[in-house]
Amino acid sequence: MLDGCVGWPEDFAARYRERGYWQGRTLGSLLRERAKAVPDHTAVVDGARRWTYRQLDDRADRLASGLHGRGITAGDRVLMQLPNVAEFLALSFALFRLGAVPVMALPAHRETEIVHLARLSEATAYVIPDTHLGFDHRVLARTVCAEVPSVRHVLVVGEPEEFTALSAVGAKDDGAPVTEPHPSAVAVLLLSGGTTGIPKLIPRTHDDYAYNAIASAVVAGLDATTRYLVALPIAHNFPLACPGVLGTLHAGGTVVLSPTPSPDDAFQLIERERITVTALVPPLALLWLEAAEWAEFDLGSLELLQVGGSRLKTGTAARIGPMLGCGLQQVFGMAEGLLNYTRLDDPEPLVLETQGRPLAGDDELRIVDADDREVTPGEVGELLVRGPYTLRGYYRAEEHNPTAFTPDGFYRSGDLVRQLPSGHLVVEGRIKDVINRGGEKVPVEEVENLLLSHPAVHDVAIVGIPDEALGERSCACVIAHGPPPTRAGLNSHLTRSGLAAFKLPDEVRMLASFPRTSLGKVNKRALAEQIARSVAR
Ligand code: J2J
Repeated sequence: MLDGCVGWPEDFAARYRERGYWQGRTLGSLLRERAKAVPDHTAVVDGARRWTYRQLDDRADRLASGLHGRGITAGDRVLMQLPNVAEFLALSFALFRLGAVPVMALPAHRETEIVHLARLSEATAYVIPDTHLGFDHRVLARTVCAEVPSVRHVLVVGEPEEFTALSAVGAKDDGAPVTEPHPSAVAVLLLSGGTTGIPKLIPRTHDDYAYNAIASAVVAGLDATTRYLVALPIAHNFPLACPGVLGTLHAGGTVVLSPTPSPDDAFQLIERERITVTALVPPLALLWLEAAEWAEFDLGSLELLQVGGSRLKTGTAARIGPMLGCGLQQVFGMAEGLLNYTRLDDPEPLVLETQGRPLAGDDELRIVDADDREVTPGEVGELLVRGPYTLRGYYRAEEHNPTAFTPDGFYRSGDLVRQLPSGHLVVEGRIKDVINRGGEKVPVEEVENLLLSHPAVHDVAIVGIPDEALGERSCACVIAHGPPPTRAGLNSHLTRSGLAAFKLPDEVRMLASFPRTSLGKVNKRALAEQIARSVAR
């Protein structure tokens, strides 16, 4: 395995192979098989561009050998920060075939996140759009090159300026032959939304991620007639592989890329491309429901809407079928691995009120109390998990891993759940210090540390407060040093520090002191309750 990764113990690996979870296939081979079977079927639609399976397959091959010709080799990390464009697919498959490892950054990330990811992964290349939603990624690339010496190539989709156009890579015969990686090798490094502290990287192998996508395609009922709309950012685990893009391509269906998840873009594409399935986070599902009331687009082709990323309210869930005319699948997933889905034939109360049950028969779940003892069945506790597609350690995180995993390899999700006799889980809360803004995860410690560097901040604690649309929003509680800073002042400090906009506090409160635990740590639960009470008043 890639240096800095923790593999599964041999007896587990043997069991997962024997039971057919790991089939010894690479992600690159999934596309190859389909390109042989249905070469002329449309694989991807991006605006006016339509690529058949053969064209996508060829592009991936040419890119792989072009990248290899430029010195990018197996095991190299390539930091990808692309929006929903067809090049994302060609490049991902090129890297999968080359055995180079894409690091899946989101378009919303800025200097703080990108420099951290480039350093942590020692990326040799950084791939960007020229501009996206008004932001010039080439400017950011200059900073990354100056700060992270490992980055030797910047590849640009669009106008490259002093960098290299992605379209020039593999355009002529400048390539080098490529050998496919071993299926047990790391295929991709995903970003964790779920952990305490600075964002971590999650290694996923070809074997485990292929299972993740293929088995998800089965529970979402995908086949060659599927037309999947990528509405969420494509680099996120949910639209990428649950079953998302990889599951759709494996099934021989068509992937349609939406530039944004807004109803303006998405509804038009649903009508034009006869979309059958897509995935959203709860605030977007709510927005689509509202938009569907007045929109004049024909959404009749839509068969299934998957919703996950944060807790979906039962009331919202109940409106999806009647308003959008499609089925609902709740998904409680994590880039770390474990996926729970409500099944297409589950009785309605389970679909509306639970977040689904585990994907694999060999997903081992433990629900434990604060002392790691299993709770009585049906009681709420922290969810721990181990299984054929759940990581055994974060990438290059030797210090953090012993607290994130039990000694026998269970991942501590930080989620509070209860399990019904049917196996379905209900997500009741969490114990990790993360704010879930309707599916967008804010790593609290990272933002607190940046705020502490503001001269007017003596101390700070960020908590979540209930929010109608987002489920919760972030509130920075500040003990000021001298004249109190304003929210605008703090947010411009964070933006100047290069923090992604979705992590900026939604609210700022000035306090004289924080409630503390007997050990002197900030008592976040008491603080959150105090703020929520003052909001309610
Ligand atoms: C409550 N909390 C949820 C849900 C995730 C599919 C769907 C989502 C993600 C994802 C994903 C939740 N109800 N239905 O990767 O493939 C919270 C939990 C979890 C964390 C993981 C997928 N679905 N969550 O959201 O890695 O706290 O993955 O541990 O971004 O989101 O975040 P992330």
